[in-house]
Amino acid sequence: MIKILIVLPTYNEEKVVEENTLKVFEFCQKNLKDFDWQILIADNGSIDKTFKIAERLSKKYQKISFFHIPEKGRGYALKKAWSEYQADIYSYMDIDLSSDLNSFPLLIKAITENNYDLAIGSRLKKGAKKRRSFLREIMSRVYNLLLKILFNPSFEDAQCGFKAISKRVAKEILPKVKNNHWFFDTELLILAEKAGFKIKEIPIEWIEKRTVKRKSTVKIFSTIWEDIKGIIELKFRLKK
Ligand SMILES: Nc1nc2c(ncn2[C@@H]2O[C@H](COP(=O)(O)OP(=O)(O)O)[C@@H](O)[C@H]2O)c(=O)[nH]1
Ligand SMILES: [Mg+2]
Repeated sequence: MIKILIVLPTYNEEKVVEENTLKVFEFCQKNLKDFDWQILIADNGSIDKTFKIAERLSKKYQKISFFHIPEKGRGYALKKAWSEYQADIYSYMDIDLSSDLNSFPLLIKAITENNYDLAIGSRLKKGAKKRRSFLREIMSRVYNLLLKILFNPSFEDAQCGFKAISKRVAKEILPKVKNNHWFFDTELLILAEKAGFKIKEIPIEWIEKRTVKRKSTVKIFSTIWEDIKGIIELKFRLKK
């Protein structure tokens, strides 16, 4: 049976971690019957109760695991999860469940049946539906346009928090990815594509989940700065 690791990266998500992890759990029980799946809450940097809740869930459900480490960064959490746990397909989704869960089996199918090595959710490809703030939409479009000009990738949305990769990509490309934060996704995709791996981009439904209860964890200006540095560094690396 094909084993899928579903990583839920978290950073101070005590308000949603339980409810949303259980939503993913129930979804997998219903829709991933043909697979051996495991949910992993990958928590780093949190200073709230997120990992206590995750620990409790992991004790209650055999199919839910968790880790907690102090260093921050979603990329860091994904690297650790995708390199230290055994699986045939590695995936992740943002814990706010902005991406419609119903698209998850499509990511898996792209890899298991259609010979893709990476499958990514997309808010910019034709067919996507989304509810997003104007600022984030503009930022995302400018960012992906810049990538198009500099790297000419096949995909339109590098940064959607909804992705799956094959074991081969995890073994061959993951060790080469340097960024441990938000630029991690872009770096992974561009390095994988340059190495000849095929990427399936799937338009999804995305609803930005920002409520009084839960705010975005993204710090806009430091993230833009990190992205610019990441892009320049990657461009030089690929030239060599
Ligand atoms: N493991 C881990 N996850 C993080 C970190 N920072 C953010 N996240 C997670 O990354 C996902 C996306 O964050 P979110 O605030 O929804 O970003 P936005 O939708 O782009 O505003 C969520 O699941 C966050 O909990 C971090 O330092 N470590
Ligand atoms: Mg979000």
